[in-house]
Amino acid sequence: MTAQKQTIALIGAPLEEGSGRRGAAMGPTALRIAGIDTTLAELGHAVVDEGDLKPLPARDLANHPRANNLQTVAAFTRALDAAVHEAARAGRFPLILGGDHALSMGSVSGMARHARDVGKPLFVLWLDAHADFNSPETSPSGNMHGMPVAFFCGEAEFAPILAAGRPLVDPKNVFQVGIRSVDARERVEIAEHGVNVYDMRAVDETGMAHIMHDIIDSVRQAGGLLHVSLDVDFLDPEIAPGVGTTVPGGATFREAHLIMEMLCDSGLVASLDLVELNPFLDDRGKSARILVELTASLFGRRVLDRPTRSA
Ligand code: EXY
Ligand code: MN
Ligand code: MN
Ligand code: MN
Repeated sequence: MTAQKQTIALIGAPLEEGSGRRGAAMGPTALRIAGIDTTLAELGHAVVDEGDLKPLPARDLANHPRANNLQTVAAFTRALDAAVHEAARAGRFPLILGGDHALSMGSVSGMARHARDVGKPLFVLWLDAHADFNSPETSPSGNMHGMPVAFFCGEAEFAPILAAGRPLVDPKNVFQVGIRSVDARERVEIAEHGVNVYDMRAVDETGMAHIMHDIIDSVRQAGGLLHVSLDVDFLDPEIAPGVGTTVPGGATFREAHLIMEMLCDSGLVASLDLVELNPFLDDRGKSARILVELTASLFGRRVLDRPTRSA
């Protein structure tokens, strides 16, 4: 991705109903104010801001006692599935400005359809403190931002949200990094489904570079497309406080940038979610700015040119 200039589609998804609190709907605006468009343009990419999605609630679905705000989350899922699929089909890089993490039900679905169209397997890199593998059945909160991985890994209860033929991701193609808060039932589910989990202990023991080499090798060997989903709470709260679900002991500034730099060198990333930014909880735009800086690293910003590919 370093040399290759792209056309990047910014797709705003001001969803906050998947989380337990207000504020994430301001995420797309904060990312724009922090300069996501000009930063990417300065790196030589073409940027097309598609504005914010504003879908009406999906009234064909019944409210669900254990899936809060299901109609709104489903509406965003459907709208993002369509917008992301269309952007990718047209050769643009879908960059989703969230919005809470429930939106990844839609972005991953759109990319799974695109991957199927082009005959490649889709891989997902999930950068998060949480496994997000609850379902309405298992969730302790009913908040759907804790459910997207279970959705796209095929848990059957979600089937009515997207029409027949819901595109799914093979759980063995899902890599989670930075995990440090997992519910009891999630622990069982991620193991049963065979999700690849590098928790914070693995990061501490193995080092981020080694982990990323392994992930990038897996995607490359399979000839896959990689979707990256970056939850603000992946980062340590000291550097990114603007999120409603902070967990101590997160990724450092350099660990996060190293991931993005190695992904950039790999040339394998096809789409990106920036999620869970809650500007109402942020410290003078600090978290919005770090997301923009990390995105810049993914799209080619680097300290020095490197003579060889490092990934
Ligand atoms: N596991 C908890 C739940 O399901 O309620 C917390 C989920 C937080 C999800 C954040 C977005 O990553
Ligand atoms: Mn998450
Ligand atoms: Mn999280
Ligand atoms: Mn299951």
